[in-house]
Amino acid sequence: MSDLLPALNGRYGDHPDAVRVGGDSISWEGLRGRAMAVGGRIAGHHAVVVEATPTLDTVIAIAGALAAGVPVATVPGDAGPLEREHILRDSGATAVVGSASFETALPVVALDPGDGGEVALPEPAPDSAALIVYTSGTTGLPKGAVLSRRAVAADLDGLADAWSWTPDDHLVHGLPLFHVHGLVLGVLGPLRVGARLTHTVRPTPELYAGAAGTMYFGVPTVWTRVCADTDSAQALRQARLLVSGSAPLPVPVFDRLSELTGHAPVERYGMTETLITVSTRADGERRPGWVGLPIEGVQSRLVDDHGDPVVHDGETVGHLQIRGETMFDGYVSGGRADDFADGWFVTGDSAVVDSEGFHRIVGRTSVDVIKTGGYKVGAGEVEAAILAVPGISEAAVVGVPDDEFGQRVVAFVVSDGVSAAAIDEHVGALLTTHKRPREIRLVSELPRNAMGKVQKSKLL
Ligand code: MCA
Ligand code: AMP
Repeated sequence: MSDLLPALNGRYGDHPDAVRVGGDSISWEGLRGRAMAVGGRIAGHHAVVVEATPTLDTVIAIAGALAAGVPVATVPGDAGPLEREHILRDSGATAVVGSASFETALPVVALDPGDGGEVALPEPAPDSAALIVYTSGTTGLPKGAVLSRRAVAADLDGLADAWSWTPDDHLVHGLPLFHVHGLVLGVLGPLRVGARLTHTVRPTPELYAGAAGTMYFGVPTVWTRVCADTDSAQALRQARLLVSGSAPLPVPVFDRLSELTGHAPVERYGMTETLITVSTRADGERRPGWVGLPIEGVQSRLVDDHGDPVVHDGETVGHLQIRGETMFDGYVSGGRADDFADGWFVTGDSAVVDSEGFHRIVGRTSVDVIKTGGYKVGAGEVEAAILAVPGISEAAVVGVPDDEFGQRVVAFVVSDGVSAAAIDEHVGALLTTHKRPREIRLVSELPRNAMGKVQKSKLL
């Protein structure tokens, strides 16, 4: 484990509360002891699942799987049954580590606060799978992206370089621990760099202000909320670096945040499959609306519909493709080839690049991928849940522009007498919270083209 997370090997000294989640904290040595002990109990499993609630136990369970070299898939604490059962099955997990709020036929390997001491485990191979992180596609259930130890290490090293991230830093955030942003950057990052971590459980402006960190991570919705709370925003003046990612940071939020905190935020872009690949730098230009340059070990290219290069003039839009050391190994269920063109990963994002190589993300190619509060939601997954409600004949789900969430999930439904409230209740019982439509609009029919295909652009 020390190759991937050197802080756990004593390389950077120690702190009594090197890792804090809410009211609980642990030293790096303590975390190492707990992780090695649980790792010893799960060694040899094919894969494990952790219910990634925002707790110190989640950090211990994931560190344990990494110590054992067993791939770990994360399930949201508020996962709907469809998503949870899918992840349990699809990941090939043979055990759950830590406590589980759900019924499962798999063995549950409990954490033990009495664990510690020295359990020796061999260092897993750098190319072995570390994490299986689920991300939504346009249709169907989420896909489990397999991320190797090598990809995680390369990404964190590239980001440490871009952000001048050092052991003197103290990272603060309150992002979910089941996605790349909160988990890979937000937990494994500090353990690789040797920086302290405070996880605030929820990413509220007050909790950020009270944590006195040097670095803060947030999705744009978090920064929008910080800007609406002047006192909390001003408390962030003592920080070194504010970082935004997972969705576009609106320029007015960038400007207001700069004004209130004295820090122009660093913006970075990435995907679950590629990890974080493009970023502005702590020691470079931070331009509102732009996400900067590829990090070390990553290359990008911009192509047109025919795969031909698009000019880097800062205006011409092309399809963004990525390659490099941070790339995932494929989806756990198989399949990867379709996502690549001549070895380049097809991101599905449209971008422009200027003559200095600075990138601006201008949108997504598919209307069926919605980004709400930084979460990716596939329209098809929500539509399937709505269509499972008896009495519903048609459903179309879209992302409607929203000042706080970037996009908000809205469902247009043709219903045979079922009320919007009844649909919401059914769907709420099936789906993970952030995938639930915030609005259900009953309509008599959906706009369709001559081929009978729903014209979602007419619903926006
Ligand atoms: C939410 N609620 C709802 C609905 N939606 N209730 C009924 N119907 C709905 N449709 C409930 C919530 O459960 C919550 O209840 C309450 O309403 C408030 O929810 P909300 O307004 O959504 O606010 P929030 O819970 O504070 O969430 C905002 C958030 C959250 C904190 C910004 O969206 C978030 O954590 N986003 C981060 C996502 C992320 O990390 N993405 C990274 C993916 P209650 O109060 O009872 O709980 S990785 C990625 O994108 C790549 C790799 C990258 O570049 O990073
Ligand atoms: P996910 O699948 O959850 O990893 O989400 C990846 C997607 O988030 C990317 O394909 C982009 O559409 C979006 N994204 C991430 N960071 C940014 C950013 N800084 N600006 C714009 N979009 C972003």
